[in-house]
Amino acid sequence: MAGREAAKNVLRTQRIELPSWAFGNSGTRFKVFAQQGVPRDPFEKIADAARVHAHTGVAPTVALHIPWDEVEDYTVLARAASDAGIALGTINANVFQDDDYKLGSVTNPDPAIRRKALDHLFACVDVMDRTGSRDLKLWFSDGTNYPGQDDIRARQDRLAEALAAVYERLSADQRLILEYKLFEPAFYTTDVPDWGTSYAHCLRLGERAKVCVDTGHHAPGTNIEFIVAFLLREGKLGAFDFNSRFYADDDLIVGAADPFQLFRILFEVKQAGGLDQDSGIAFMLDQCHNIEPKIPGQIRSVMNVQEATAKALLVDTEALAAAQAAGDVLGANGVLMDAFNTDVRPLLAELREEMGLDPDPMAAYARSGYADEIVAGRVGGNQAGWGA
Ligand code: PSV
Ligand code: MN
Ligand code: MN
Repeated sequence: MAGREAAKNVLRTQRIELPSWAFGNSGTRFKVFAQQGVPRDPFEKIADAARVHAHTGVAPTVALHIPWDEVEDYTVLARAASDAGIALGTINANVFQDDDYKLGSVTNPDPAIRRKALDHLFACVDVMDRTGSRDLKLWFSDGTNYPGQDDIRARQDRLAEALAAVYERLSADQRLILEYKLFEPAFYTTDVPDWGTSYAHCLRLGERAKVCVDTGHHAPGTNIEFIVAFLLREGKLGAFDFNSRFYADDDLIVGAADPFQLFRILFEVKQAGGLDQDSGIAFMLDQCHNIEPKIPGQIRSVMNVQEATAKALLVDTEALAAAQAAGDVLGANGVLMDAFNTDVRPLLAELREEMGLDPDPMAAYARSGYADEIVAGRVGGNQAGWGA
């Protein structure tokens, strides 16, 4: 097994970004379950995110979704974040919740609607200029429902044109992160359905355009760690949206459905240097907590990523390389499984104590009284965004 101390040194510098929308009410198209004490505005979402960071020590940034987190002055929001001990992170654009986008946003056949979508993307870059955010994350719901509905290639041309305009608008220290998703809400064609499409567009755009792998956005059985390894090798992996899926885009707690998959992904990341502080990979959660309490849901998610990372770091890579070189199939597989089957919770508890944190973040949060405070202090919390 590789060294515990070396693993702890990497884990100490790990950074996991929280999504502001994880703190709002959410649900499915059947029902949004309201919880008591949820944030009523972006400032309260930031307060909750800061709480997650206070207990875990590795979640110092929160991603915004525009316009879900629209405020008059983003510098004020950035200051509120810094006062709370965190910072604003990735800006996620939203061109999927307007009647005008029924037939698409940047790929819409109507140039006036394409213009409206592009203007929103530019407005998001304006927000980044104020918040100091590095990344603009783009996910498009664009696609078609019926064969013949629109020209597949023309839609790619429109997409390329919009992406080029946004890329051009970015400053030298800002990046465009293009997220793909197999299907939904479009069911026949999706304009950015897979990593290959995203990769091809990013390649044309340039160095600061990278792919986002949302772990919930693949067909069942897809080997996500292969995609991750490939993109890392090409220098084109920009970000993760972590979550769990059982069936489709479930957005459940990362590591809940398949902790082994999460371990395999993080092992590839680690092997390619992706855990180095300057790797430029944004590790973000993209989750909703429909039935469980939200702040502990986020704390648990951060811990799940830490546990999978710790196991990835414990893989004895020398023994692995030797077994691989010798063609020792079972030996190589055994090296990986030894690390995966290690209980890393004591190591993480030790690390937290060294970082001045409570070794058990879930229990510490439960004891803190914050949950009662927000239930008493906030009445009429907002929905995370869906249907808002
Ligand atoms: C789309 O399913 C997605 O994964 C994108 O990242 C959106 O920004 C996000 O969900 C909204 O939760
Ligand atoms: Mn996502
Ligand atoms: Mn999704």
